Amino acid sequence: MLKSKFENFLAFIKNKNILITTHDLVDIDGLVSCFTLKFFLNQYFKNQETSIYFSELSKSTKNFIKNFTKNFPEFDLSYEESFDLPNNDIFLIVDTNNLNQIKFDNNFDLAHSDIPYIFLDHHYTVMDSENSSRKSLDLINENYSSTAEIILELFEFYKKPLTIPLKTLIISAILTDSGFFKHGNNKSIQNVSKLLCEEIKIQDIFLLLQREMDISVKIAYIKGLQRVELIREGKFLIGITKVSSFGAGVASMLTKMGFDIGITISKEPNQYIINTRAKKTVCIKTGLNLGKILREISEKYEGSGGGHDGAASLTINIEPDIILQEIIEQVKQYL
Ligand SMILES: [Mn+2]
Repeated sequence: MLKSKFENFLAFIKNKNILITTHDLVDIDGLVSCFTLKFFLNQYFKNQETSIYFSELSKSTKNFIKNFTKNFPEFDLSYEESFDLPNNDIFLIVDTNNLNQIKFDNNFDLAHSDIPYIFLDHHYTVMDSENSSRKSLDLINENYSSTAEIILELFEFYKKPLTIPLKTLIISAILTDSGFFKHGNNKSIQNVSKLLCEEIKIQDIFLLLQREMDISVKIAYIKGLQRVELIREGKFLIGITKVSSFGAGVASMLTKMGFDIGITISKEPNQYIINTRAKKTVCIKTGLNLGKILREISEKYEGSGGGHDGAASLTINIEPDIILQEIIEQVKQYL
């Protein structure tokens, strides 16, 4: 990230009451990015009000907090579950660049409010001219395997020290978001290597992140496999299945079972969620970018979607059949 981007960002938020938040069902990268950013800002601006708001944490995040707190009982992981609007001058949104992925308190509509917001994120985003002055402050770069690494860079640029618990948090975020380096790059490995030290053993971090699979997840995976439909396109195999929950995990499981691309459809009370996963080798070989495909389709059908080249999702409130066909057609064009 360019240093001038950091400077503009910090100049803009100076002397403001800051609320930091992230997407709903907060994952480990979202959690870590919020707390490390808060810690950085408290060091950088003394005496400036910063709070964190979360809607709901994912199960694996709750499990991580439980394990982390055992090791670091002194570390303050408290956050707000509601917010008091007049007290907030600016929202800093980490680990997403889509307002639809945030569940605000009391149905608050940030997009149509006067409160400015800035994204710090590593997901694919469409570059358009709309609101370009607001977007110029965003710190978004899809070449990072986690948002936590963007925050790490802030600490490095401004030479702010990282404590052992903060380093532990950042390593955990990099490991989970890069799928233990499977979707990572040289930089993510270098960052972890830099953060490890005498007091932090990599095996201890693996233990922090360990979690027994819930029986409901196991059932979803098995049902997903039982219902899978196979489409062959040349030497590529696409698997499509329906599950009521854990669609992202099931799609990813399909790619481990032998499919090059896994697609799941999940029906929710008022909407459908389509989750897609592709093998990294397929994305590299063919140029396939699921995030781009789903983002474009979501715009056409007024849904919300996006993600990375090998992992993306789409939420819509119309029957998903036509949309599914469109996704398959677009995917096939790369194969
Ligand atoms: Mn992330």
